[in-house]
Amino acid sequence: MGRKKSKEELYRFGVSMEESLIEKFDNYLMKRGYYNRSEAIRDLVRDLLAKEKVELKNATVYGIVSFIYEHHQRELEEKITEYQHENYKSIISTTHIHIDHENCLEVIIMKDKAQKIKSIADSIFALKGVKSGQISFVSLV
Ligand code: NI
Repeated sequence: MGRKKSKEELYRFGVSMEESLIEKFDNYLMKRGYYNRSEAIRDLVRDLLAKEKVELKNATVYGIVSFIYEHHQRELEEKITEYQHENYKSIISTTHIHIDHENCLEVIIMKDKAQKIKSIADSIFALKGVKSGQISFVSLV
């Protein structure tokens, strides 16, 4: 019978991943200066939990929502603008960048409850032609 480990001691667990994903992950680690995967996974989990904490709190936070979308997708720009007008009270600023002939990047800065920001962002991310979306929260809480 092993002695009971304290909560700060390190536990090992196995993670299964596709080789292609591991290669990408290792490249990411090299660029970021990580010495090993465990250290990187610990940081990712900490970030994830911190983000979750901000999302669960009922405080007002700043949210930076960014996404790339296809410029030629029918009615997409109209829909994105419509969502923003519907939620004008939560939106502080919008920046639009024409990446090239086909792609646009839009960055929306919002101030509201994290859940509200997330639901506005998710509605936009779900639109056809929106390729990748990210939210980051900034908060003093
Ligand atoms: Ni554009």
